[in-house]
Amino acid sequence: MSSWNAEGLSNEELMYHDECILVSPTDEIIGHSNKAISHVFSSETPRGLLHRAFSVFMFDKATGKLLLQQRATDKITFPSVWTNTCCSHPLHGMSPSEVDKQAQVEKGQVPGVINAAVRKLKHELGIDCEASGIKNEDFKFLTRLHYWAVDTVTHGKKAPWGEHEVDYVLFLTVDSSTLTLAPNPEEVSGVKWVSKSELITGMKTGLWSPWFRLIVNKWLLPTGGWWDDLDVTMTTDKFCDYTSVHKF
Ligand code: DMA
Ligand code: MN
Repeated sequence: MSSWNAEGLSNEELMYHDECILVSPTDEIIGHSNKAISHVFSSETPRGLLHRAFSVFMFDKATGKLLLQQRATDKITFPSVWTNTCCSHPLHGMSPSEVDKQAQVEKGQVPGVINAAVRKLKHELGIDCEASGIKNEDFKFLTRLHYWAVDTVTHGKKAPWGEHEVDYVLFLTVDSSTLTLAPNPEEVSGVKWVSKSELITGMKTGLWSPWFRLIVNKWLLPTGGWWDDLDVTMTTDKFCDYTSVHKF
């Protein structure tokens, strides 16, 4: 099967290729390990290995709509569920670097995570940030959350893996009328722009990723939250919390 990532690797191969950044519960870097080892929930590592991740939420500037993606059925972890625009892991050993030091993060500087977001927007959705006029400084880092979740959503029973992450939340606003989406079928089986009320209705049924549910229920959907006035969220520090790692 063809693959759209730079090195032409399948989803199985990526599980052994991608080196996740392992962290302590306070998000201090303690090492690195591949995606397979990091995500297996075994008797030795019942919650896998805590690692860094990121979640991009891309909104259309004119309408305020959020771009959702449905994960491909080929994804090994959490296939078929609907989730935010793009989720993945900043990786060890990449160029440009995807590793941010804690001291930088606490000042709101996450250039490494943003490099990873740029890489994965291209890989998953075919969005070439440079060609689309999206600059690294357009990404708004809001906060971090620490959560874990077994992959039961689609398997209907306990899968041998799950997520255990410190997830960096990034917002981005774009002009969707000039943006070309070319979803990679190995990664994404559907995309949809939704308003806040459409999302609330949509989430009453169907399969949704656990991290998306946590983020939207705590921060996006509440009245006066991150989605109600995107201008304030994007241009002020009102909702930025760089020093906490919110524990779920
Ligand atoms: C992992 O996403 C990140 C989160 C926030 C769950 P993923 O499994 O889609 O990563 P990848 O695209 O690298 O497989
Ligand atoms: Mn993960």
